[in-house]
Amino acid sequence: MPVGEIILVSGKATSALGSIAKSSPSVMRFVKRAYYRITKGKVRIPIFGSGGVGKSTAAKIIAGSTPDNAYNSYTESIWTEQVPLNGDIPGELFVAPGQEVRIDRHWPDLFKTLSCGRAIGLINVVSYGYHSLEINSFKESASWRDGMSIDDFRLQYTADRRDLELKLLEEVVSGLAATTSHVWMVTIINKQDLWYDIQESVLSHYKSGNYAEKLARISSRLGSKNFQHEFIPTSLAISNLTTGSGEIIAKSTSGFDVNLRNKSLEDLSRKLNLLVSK
Ligand SMILES: Nc1nc2c(ncn2[C@@H]2O[C@H](COP(=O)(O)OP(=O)(O)O)[C@@H](O)[C@H]2O)c(=O)[nH]1
Ligand SMILES: [Mg+2]
Repeated sequence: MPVGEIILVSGKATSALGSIAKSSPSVMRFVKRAYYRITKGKVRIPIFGSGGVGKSTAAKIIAGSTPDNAYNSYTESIWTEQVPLNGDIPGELFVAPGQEVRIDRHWPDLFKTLSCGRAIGLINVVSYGYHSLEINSFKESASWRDGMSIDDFRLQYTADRRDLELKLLEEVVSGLAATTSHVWMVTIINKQDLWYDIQESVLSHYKSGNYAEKLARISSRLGSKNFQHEFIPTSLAISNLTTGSGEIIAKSTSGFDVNLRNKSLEDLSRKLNLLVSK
């Protein structure tokens, strides 16, 4: 199975398809998709998060691209991107644009797909504030103050961006207000390659701080049986965080390699498969 691809056939489907198990793989895949569609319908999953955290990359990898094909130099999305799933499950991922000015226009429709049961779950992507920048120099950033070194800037910028992650999670909490039935949520804590050396602080930032408190509000409203949440630390790519002119804001952790990245993608794939198969 390609790394990250959502391929899933329930036990029931597997036995029902047993008689054609000797068919060619492409026929099997077509039949599995058709079977899944008839029994469960299309899978729809919206993906939220700030600009530059890795939403578009996540969608490509979950839909079946290899990490190398999914790699891109960051450009801001203006519209909701629709990415079809290429595995055994028919469906689509909807990547919400992450810039704050686009939220009011594009996010409500995606929340509606959850409240009316068309979407089965949602993904929120965060990256401990290591959001890609679309500026030429860090001095153009709103987080920049006179006299800052690049290290001072990194600390300020990532702190500001973690605040933005919380603000956008609050949008998700409000956006789910009309959802009354079962929904699952995954938080992809992305860019592990940039924070691998401080992973304990990173995980506790999400699992026991304001982020967790906001998740608890969704859970207490829907009831823990109706709201399942998973944190999945991942590295969808391995690269330094740089500005357009090549200033290095944060370096990939030395020792973080392709094996660790693949391990995180396998974990993502396994956990998403479990959630989608419920
Ligand atoms: N270092 C690092 N870079 C990543 C990771 N995932 C994505 N990126 C890069 O971050 C930039 C923004 O990713 P993108 O998917 O376009 O973000 P989006 O704005 O949330 O859709 C791209 O240049 C990606 O290649 C990761 O795990 N680690
Ligand atoms: Mg994008």
